Amino acid sequence: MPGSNSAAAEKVKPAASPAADKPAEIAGNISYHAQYSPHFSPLAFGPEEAVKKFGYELEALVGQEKDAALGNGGLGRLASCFLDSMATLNLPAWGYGLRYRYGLFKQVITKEGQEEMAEDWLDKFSPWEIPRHDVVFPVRFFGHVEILPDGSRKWVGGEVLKALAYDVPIPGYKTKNAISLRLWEAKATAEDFNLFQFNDGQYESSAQLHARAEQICAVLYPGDATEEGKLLRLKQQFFLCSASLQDMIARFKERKADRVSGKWSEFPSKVAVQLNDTHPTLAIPELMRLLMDEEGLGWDEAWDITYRTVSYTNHTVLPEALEKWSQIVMRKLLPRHMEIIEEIDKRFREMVISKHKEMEGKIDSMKVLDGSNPQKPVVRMANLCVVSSHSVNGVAELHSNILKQELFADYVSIWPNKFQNKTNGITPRRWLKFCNPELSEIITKWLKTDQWTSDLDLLTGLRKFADDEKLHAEWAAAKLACKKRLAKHVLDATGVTIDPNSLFDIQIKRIHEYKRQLLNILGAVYRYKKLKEMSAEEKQKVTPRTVMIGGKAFATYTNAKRIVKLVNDVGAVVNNDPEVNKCLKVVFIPNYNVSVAEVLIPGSELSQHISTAGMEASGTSNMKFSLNGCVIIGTLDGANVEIREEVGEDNFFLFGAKADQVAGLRKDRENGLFKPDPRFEEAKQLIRSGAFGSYNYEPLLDSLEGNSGFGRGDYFLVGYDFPGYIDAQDRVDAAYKDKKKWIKMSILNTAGSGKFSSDRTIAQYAKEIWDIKPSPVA
Ligand code: NBG
Repeated sequence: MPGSNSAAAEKVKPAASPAADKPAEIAGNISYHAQYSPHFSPLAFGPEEAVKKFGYELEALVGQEKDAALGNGGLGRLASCFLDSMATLNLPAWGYGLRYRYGLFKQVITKEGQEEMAEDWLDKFSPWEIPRHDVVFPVRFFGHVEILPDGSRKWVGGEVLKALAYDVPIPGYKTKNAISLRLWEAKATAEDFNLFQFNDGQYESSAQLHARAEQICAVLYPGDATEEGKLLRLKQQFFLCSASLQDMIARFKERKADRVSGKWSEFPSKVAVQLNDTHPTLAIPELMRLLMDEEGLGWDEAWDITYRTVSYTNHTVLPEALEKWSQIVMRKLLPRHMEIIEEIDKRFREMVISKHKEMEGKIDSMKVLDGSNPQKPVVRMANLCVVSSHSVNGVAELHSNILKQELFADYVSIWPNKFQNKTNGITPRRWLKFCNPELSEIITKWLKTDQWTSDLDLLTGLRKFADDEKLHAEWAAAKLACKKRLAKHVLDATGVTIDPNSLFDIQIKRIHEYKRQLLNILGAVYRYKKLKEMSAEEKQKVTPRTVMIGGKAFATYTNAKRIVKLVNDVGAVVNNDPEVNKCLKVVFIPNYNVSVAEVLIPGSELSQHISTAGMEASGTSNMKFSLNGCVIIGTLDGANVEIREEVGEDNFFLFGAKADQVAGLRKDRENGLFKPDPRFEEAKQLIRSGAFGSYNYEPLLDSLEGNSGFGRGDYFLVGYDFPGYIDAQDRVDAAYKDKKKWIKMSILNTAGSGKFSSDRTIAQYAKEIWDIKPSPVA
């Protein structure tokens, strides 16, 4: 799903979507075609039988479908769960994104580590998208601002591309409602094609704008190390915002007839725009521009409308992820928007001085424009969002509190009611019913209803059977079936055979130092070392374990790529070492994506969510694992905190520093007060000894040391948390030996997952931010 997207909820009845009456499940589409076959009546066959008549297996056909390569990690996956819930809750809503031709990348693992290949997900075509040649908007770049005789301003010149809509229908579950994910593709027109130049043999210059249009939607997150890369990302962001807002305004105008008056002041009561992180921040100045320059409204009216329409979700507190754009680049690409941003900033500063004198000293850090480095003045996108939105929310309780108490604390004294929490959620349809049919069947049987698929709190009904031996037997059999499916995937994808009777321990997420895959692999290295030291008899008593790690490292993130290499190197040694490989295997799962997650999560027994406390905004795979009866080992971070509350502390393996200790621990470290645990030293030493190959891991290991040449001083506190982590893993091993206890923990994880349905999250957004109500299709 889109890495940079926004959702717009419309407070009106949705237009009859062309797909509104399509069946809800993937297979439904196939039976739709069957209706047109002269050979049989669609009523007589289910989809499996129907496709069999054509000589196909339904499962094989479904397996042919490629994942939409529209996202990167949790941000996009959350957006896709939200679309499913919005459709299911009959909300009149749209998702907006870009139709990336090659997505992020396909991850291939070679001897060198990770390599990136173009992900050709549109190779054949996507059967789910509907090109809308009737939905096209112009989007301008560069140019200049003209002042018209009446004093109004107009952005002219530059280059103008077309945004063409592709609609992906999102059918709700057990409802006739379907909503759209509208993806934009950039196009140049025939007028931009220079036929004269072309006939003169100047093929490249004849179609320059066409080539630039193609660049916009080529990939998600193009490298931004160069100036060209930065400009391209900014173009992508503006392209998405401009096309989407023009679309919303066009619909608002079209529907005037249904409305009381169609006055602009009613816009915020008809349209709500939720910015999914800062990537679509340009929606703010663009809405202002459209209202003022295209629709003739004055600043105050346009500002009032924009403020009441837009709300912002923050998804990270990592400083490097809080976007800042060069004012120089912004002024060149979007001269009118830069003017508007300057005016927003000026008015904000004036407001603080006139109404909140006590905050005057804080203005420098709160203002939108930062010119403290005159060579590199920047626009702070998160500040622009906070200043211009009527609501700002974090994505888990802990994260929202950090926003209020730290990142946005100064704004809270100005707008005490602007800040909210909306704990993330996941759709139970995809992340239990569809991906884990074995467990779903058991749940439905024991709850005597399948209503849990749309009312996930019903899962608490499993608690009373948590000790029931019959349920235990069924639960264990379902898990084993999922583990076997997982083992087959691992064999197919990596050639490594894993034992379904070992403890399946999984960490799958983007590779990042704060997520601490390094802690995990160091733990595995330590485990390997201990196994090597054990007698054959001692090894008999060990809980056999398969450690699986998967995830993509951003192409230019060197340390993340070193981590991928290390996991692969450790696996190559451990898995081929006959002295230990009955007790331990380490596998790197290549090209982690949604389809892989659908196989891995149901088969997992332990999953690792071990970020440095305070750094993971929420996490959503933690919810998916827990829902599928997997026990978490984790820190008190993001949504882990709430998951632990819901499933019970006995059913969660907790370790590590708390968020409010982290700053102090880093200080201690700087002051030389940190004493590493010998086990941590042993693990690092084994890697340094070359036991896992001759690759130079020094820069990676050095990042864990004190004031090293790399100056990192173990910022992510791997060393501090290592002993607690190893102890927690020992508790896991002991608990797993007691099968009854483990299965009870597993059941109680599923039973406690009701809160994490994205239906709950979306119902809260609808009521507490968007002020919209369900409007079911009759
Ligand atoms: C991510 C966070 C996750 C969170 C998802 C969805 C970004 C910028 N943020 O912790 O890292 O679960 O957003 O909210 O991708």
